[in-house]
Amino acid sequence: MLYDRARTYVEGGRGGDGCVSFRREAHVPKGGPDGGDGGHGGDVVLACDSSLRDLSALHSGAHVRAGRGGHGQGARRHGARGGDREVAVAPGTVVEGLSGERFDLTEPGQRAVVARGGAGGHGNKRFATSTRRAPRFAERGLDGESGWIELRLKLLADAGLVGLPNAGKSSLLARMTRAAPKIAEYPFTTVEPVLGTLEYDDRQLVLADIPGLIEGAAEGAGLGHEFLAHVERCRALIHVVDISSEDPEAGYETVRAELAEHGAGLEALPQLVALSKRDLVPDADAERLTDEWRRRLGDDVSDVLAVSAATGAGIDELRRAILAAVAVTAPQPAPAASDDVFDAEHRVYTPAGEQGFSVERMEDGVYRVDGPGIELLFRRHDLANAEALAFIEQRLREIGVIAALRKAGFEPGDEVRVGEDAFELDAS
Ligand SMILES: Nc1nc2c(ncn2[C@@H]2O[C@H](COP(=O)(O)OP(=O)(O)OP(=O)(O)O)[C@@H](O)[C@H]2O)c(=O)[nH]1
Ligand SMILES: [Mg+2]
Repeated sequence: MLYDRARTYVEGGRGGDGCVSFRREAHVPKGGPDGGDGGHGGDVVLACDSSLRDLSALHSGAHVRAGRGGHGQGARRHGARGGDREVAVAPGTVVEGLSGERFDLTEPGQRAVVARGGAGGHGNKRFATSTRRAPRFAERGLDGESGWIELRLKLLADAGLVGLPNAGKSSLLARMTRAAPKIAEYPFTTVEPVLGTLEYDDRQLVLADIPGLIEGAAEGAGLGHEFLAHVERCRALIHVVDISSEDPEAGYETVRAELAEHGAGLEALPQLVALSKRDLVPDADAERLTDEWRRRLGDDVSDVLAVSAATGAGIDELRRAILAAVAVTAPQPAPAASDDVFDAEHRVYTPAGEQGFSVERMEDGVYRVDGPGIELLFRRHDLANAEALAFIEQRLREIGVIAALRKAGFEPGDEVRVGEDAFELDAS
């Protein structure tokens, strides 16, 4: 069974809390603040691992959590950074991140941070000023990012075999590679993609055999649609048409229509037509039909070849034609590229105005302050700690929030709401 989808809950580690501590020395009665910072929480990282074939390791709605940052300690000791949690995924894994960004892991060793750990809180040492020499508060660590991510595997094959059920796709794969797919005289024998490596003159490429397509496949009929995603990354398609079947042309058109219907540009890929089972028609017919198809399809296809998986006729030519079709196509545009770009460029940040805030009068004596920076300030501090509250008040004044509140009609003692918190503000 090929597991090509997974849904996983990822959670970055929580940042460690900052520490409240004062220096103790034998001959110094009242030492200064020396509480260290909390460590940053660890990240959840996906790592592309060539030893994996699919997403089975993640199958059962797994929860993946990175390590928490250590708390700060006295004597300016900072908490340790939380351990990252690495999740190995198969090459070809495509992930939709927590904020809708897309990661494409194709090269072994590529990494993508899917849930960042939270920042550690500052220790009380950081809050010491000339007027506040002994701060008795420190920041709390922040939660890491968390949520469900969707993973999808799109096989990394160079060329894909497509066609109606029973056309002889798997037989060709078995003939041209060492793969041993199931082959039988009934349709829908292949129920999941099978890969094989084609070798020729020191060159290698990966061929994918997918379940047969029928009319309506793109809308979910048969098995094909599910698996069309696996040929999206191919550089060429081999369209297998059973030449001994009743109406090969109609079958060909059905499959072309389904490829176009899938909507990922499959119909625009270079295409080779393999007229299969040529041993079932007289030689003269096979040659005549090949010429006819060539003329009819013209430049729409790279070539038309009559082949037989049973006798081996035309197989060598087909191998060479596949290598040529894949080689003439420029390599696919570099997928979301290597190593470092992931977290930096694919991230969607909250739009400008991080520092911005807005003040709103809810009702008599109740005001609401909104703004990511302000909310962060509250999340980082313990409102039950009078000193922390005083610090918040000071920050609100510096940022201009108190002035804005007053402008909106605020009077000392009124209620102020920020995020989930509500408190009485005495500032004047
Ligand atoms: N005589 C002859 N029979 C063939 C040839 N290729 C395939 N067959 C037969 O055709 C039937 C279908 O072959 P498969 O390779 O399973 O076809 P498929 O396209 O993979 O079929 P699905 O997986 O169902 O989509 C089997 O009975 C094969 O033995 C050939 O070149 N000559
Ligand atoms: Mg098959």
